[in-house]
Parts: sequence; C-alpha cells; structure tokens
Amino acid sequence: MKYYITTPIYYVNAKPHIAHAYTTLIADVLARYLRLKGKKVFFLTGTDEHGAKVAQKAQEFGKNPQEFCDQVAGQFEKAWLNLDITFDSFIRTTSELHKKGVVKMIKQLKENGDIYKADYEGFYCTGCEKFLTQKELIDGKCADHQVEPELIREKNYFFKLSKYTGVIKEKVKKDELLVRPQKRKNEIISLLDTNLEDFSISRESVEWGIDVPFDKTQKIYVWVEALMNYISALDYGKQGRQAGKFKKFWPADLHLIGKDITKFHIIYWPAILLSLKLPLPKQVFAHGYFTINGEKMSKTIGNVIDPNDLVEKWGKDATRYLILNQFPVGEDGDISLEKLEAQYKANLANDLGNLLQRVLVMMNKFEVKDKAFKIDPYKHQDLDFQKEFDFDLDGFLNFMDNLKIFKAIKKIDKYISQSNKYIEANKPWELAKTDKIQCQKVLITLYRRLILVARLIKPFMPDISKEMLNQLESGEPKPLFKK
Ligand code: ME8
Repeated sequence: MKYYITTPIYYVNAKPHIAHAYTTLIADVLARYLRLKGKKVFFLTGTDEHGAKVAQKAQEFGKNPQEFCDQVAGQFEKAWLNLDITFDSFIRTTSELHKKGVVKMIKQLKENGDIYKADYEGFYCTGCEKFLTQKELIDGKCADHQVEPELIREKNYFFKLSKYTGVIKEKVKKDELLVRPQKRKNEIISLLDTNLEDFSISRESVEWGIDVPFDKTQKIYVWVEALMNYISALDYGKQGRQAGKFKKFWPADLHLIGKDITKFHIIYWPAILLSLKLPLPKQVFAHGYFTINGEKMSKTIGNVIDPNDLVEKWGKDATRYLILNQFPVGEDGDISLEKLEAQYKANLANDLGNLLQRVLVMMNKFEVKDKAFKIDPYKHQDLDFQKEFDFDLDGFLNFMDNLKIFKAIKKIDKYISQSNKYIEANKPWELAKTDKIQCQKVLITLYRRLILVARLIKPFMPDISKEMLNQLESGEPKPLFKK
C-alpha cells in the first residue's frame, strides 16, 4: 500500500529554523513508522522560491534571485540531512520539473474555463505573500508582520472559486477530505459558509516568478504555483510513462501543514484540483504553532533557534526526540532551550542512557550474560513487537497511526521510568548475593524491556535504536548520549 506524505515547502527568504524542523520531523517520524509497517511511502518536502518576498531578500544581500535561492535551498537540504530526514524528493519551485508541471496545470485551468482576467485593487502584504481584506487589518497593519500592506491596483487572472466551494464543503463535512484536528475542520466549514471571493492566480507587478504561459505580462501568483508542487514533484508535467510517480502516488494521503496555511490547503488547493478533475488529498492535518519562551519567534527579538545548533549540542537523534516531546501535534505550545536541556539530561542521558549501562554492567558482573544474550535482539525486529512487560502496544500503535506523536513518546518515557523504578524496587545487586535465580530473572526482564524500547524509539531516534540493539547483542556498555 502506498502512502504519500508532504510538508509545506518553505520560503527561502531566511535559513531554516526550529519550527520548520518541527513540521518536517513530524512528517519524517510518520514516514519512518509507516515504512516499518510495510507501506510504500513517498515523502516530499522542498522550498518555495518565487515571489516578491524572496526577490527583496536577494536584493538586500546583493545577489541575483536564483543565486540566493540556490544558497538558501542548500541550507534547507543540509539541515534536513543533518536531522536525518528521509525525504524521497526535495522539490524546488525554481526547478524545470516544477515549472513544467505548473505550466501544464495553468493551461488546463484556462481550457476548463475557470480563469478570467480582471482589474484588482487590494492590500498586499509581501511578508504573507497574500492580499488582506480590510477586516484582517489591525490599525491598518498586517497582524502578523506589523506593517502596512501595499495598496495594489493591477490586472490579474482570477480563479472561479465560487464554482467549487459547495463541493469542497460537502467533502470536508463527510471527511472525504479529512481535516484534522476537529477545530480546524470547524473553522474551515465556517469559512466556507462566508462569501469567499475568487482568488487571484497571477500578479502583474512581480518579476521573480513563472510566466503565465498565455500572457507574458503576468507571473503566476506564488501561492498558486507553490500548492502545485505537490503534484509537479510527481512528474505531472511529463508525458505518459514518465509521469508514473503521479499515477502511483496521487492523491496525497496526508498534507501536513501548520495552522497558518489552512485556507490555502483546504480551500484553494482542492478547488484547483477539482477544476483539473483530479482527486483531492485524503487528509490535511494542521499542527499548532509554538512560541519560544512565550514569545513569537522573530529575528528582531533574536530568539530564532537554528536546528543545526541543537544537533551539534545533543546529536541528531536526541534533537529529533526532544523537539517532538514538547506538546501535542494539534495544539499550540511553547519551547524553551532550558526545558529541552533539562529533558535531555533527565529523560535521555539519565533515564534511558543510565538504564542501559546499569543493566549491561550488572549482567556482565553477575554472569547473567550467557542466558540473556540467547535472546537475539535483532530477531523479530521492527514492528513485530511483543505484547509483554506491561507495555500497552496497541495504545502506542494507535497513537502513532493518528499522529499523536507526543502521546506516543510519553508512553515510551513512562515505560523507561517504570523500568528504572523496577530496578530500584528489586535491587538486583543485592539479589546477586542472596538469590541468584531471582537476580537473573530481574535482569533478563530489564534486558527484554530494553529491546522493546530500542524498537519503539526507532522512528524517532534511528541511530540510538541501532546502537542500543548493538550493545544489547554484544553486551558491551558504551555511553548512549553525550554528557
Ligand atoms: O508558508 N510553529 O512557508 P513558510 C510551528 N511557503 N510551525 C511553524 C511556525 C511556528 N511558530 N512557524 C513556521 C509558507 N512554522 C509557504 C508554504 S506550501 C505549498 C507553501 C512551519 O516558510 C509551519 O509548518 O512561511 C508552517 O505552515 C510553515 O512553517 C510555514 O513556512
């Protein structure tokens, strides 16, 4: 069974930060988990490189836009490799592959009679890369960027959104287009009940973009071509058998996004797909937003966290685990370096790292080794977990299947801390003197619990999982986490 999962493609106006890493990590953990379950996963991420915002940044750095995009897209790719993100494809919107797909789609929208040219006047926020309505402004300013948007009067091509809103609403209501969490579904249904205006699909005053194929005075609106990445990346622009990936993987099983971009993904994108007569994605999941120490992440405040710095400090596996161990995926939350540091010490270095060392050291010392090591840690690998030792495996798998990643991690953490309590309660170092058989039993139980932990953490901390299994096989303890 195939599973196609995507992340948003990130703007290259700045290098990747911890929130981009957050979305990408959720997708990666899910992709790895589903591969373990035997699904044929296609995991797409990439960069959004056109539009006025990126062009302005390139100018500030004295670079031509393409050169600037190459540099920042490279930083994204490198950050993801540094975090061991197993994307199958990295789409860049300045690539020929993307442009081909986009041009094909725009021509089809025109042929289907869904676009028309008209004069447009509106307030445009370059930071958001979107037109804002009067209602969305606070004291005449964009609420997100705290700047007055530009009043723009130009000719644009428009898309006949109203033709499709009824169908979209029905599909969302019936979960044919599943929107999660529920509160985002409710919001979208309410929005669909308002009189949504047709949206612009091209811009006259923008230079850095893809030409509208039938009108060279216009560039395709950056958001419209960005959404199209989800199928341009599957070779949609190619012909016949060369477009095999599209046939194999579309529709997307999951578009994972942040809650800021639901309207684009649950209204505009499905409308475009309906016009193209293509199936809609099966699910859009919008995760929450987080702050850093209670404040919005921003360059001005100077609280932007670079995921590469965390990897340098704690290693990539611990960084992956820590970032996802903060708050439930669908909720808003807060992140602080102090809390991450404390969790690193308590949950990883102490609870998990020390547990493994203690158990292996005692097994060697009390000569339990030969008995226990007959249990091959590599046998029944992956998801063939054993339902034993008080672990609610069904509950864990259910959490993983439903993107309740935070709850799944909490279950593992709890299991590890219970195992530490089990050591303290049973004191195998004392049993070694009084009851050798009981001492063996306790250590073998812990040994098998550790095998289970190693398997459970595999999608989160793939190398730590492997290292644990290696040590459990060889019986030679080595520190799991840097002190
Ligand atoms: O919107 N908390 O790109 P973008 C959690 N190019 N997640 C956050 C976050 C925060 N504080 N800040 C950002 C774009 N994100 C478009 C997308 S898709 C066809 C085009 C994450 O660089 C979250 O996933 O502004 C959000 O949706 C994404 O970054 C926005 O990234």
